[in-house]
Amino acid sequence: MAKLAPSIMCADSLNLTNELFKLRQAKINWLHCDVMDGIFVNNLAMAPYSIKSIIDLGHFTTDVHLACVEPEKYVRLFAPIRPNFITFHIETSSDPLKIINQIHGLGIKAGVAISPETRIEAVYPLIEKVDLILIMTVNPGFAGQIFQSSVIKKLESLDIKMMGAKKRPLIEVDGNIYDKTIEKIAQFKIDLFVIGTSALFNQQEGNYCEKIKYLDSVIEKNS
Ligand code: S6P
Ligand code: MG
Repeated sequence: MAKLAPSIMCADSLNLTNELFKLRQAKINWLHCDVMDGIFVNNLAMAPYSIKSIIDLGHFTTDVHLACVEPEKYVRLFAPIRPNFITFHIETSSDPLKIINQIHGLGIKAGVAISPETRIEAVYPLIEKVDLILIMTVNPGFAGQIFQSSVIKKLESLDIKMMGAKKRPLIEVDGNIYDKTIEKIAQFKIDLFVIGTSALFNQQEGNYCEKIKYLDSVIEKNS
């Protein structure tokens, strides 16, 4: 069964302890941690200190999503806090295999992210090399954007391509994921749905347990 991975950048940072408690109560055990450098994207997000406090709790599998140029530098910066996965953008490196080897060499699982405008074929040579492929369904940089429907075709192509793969990575989708967008893509093999302001961290009715249970049922019904 696919998992929901809350994007912790979108949680109430003034109430983070309570937010994490409520997520655990809702049986969440995976968190997505966005890191932004102000260069690859026009925004800044999460430093190692804040992500470390979450990792040190020991309750969650963590994937760090680097929306940063010079990924090798950020891999060095984030590896010491021991996230389970570090994911970099394929658009930021001319030698993605080198970055994957760097992450693996540090004993961490490696992921590669792909922005909506990048052709899905770019990740094909990496399918058997990485542990996770992060398909962005919005442009990286900001929460609260609109799902880009062009990504549906990419998910379909990737699904077909992976059928013959000897080793398959986890597939994660990120950006404007909520019931209506899950319905469009849950038919594909997706292991992780990142949820942020659209589905969870908002003022809409329902507590986290109720919202998570509902999203799980939407995934189950459509997959
Ligand atoms: C975007 C980032 C995402 C967002 C997430 C927010 O740059 O990579 O992880 O935090 O998409 O969720 P939503 O529902 O507001 O798009
Ligand atoms: Mg992200």
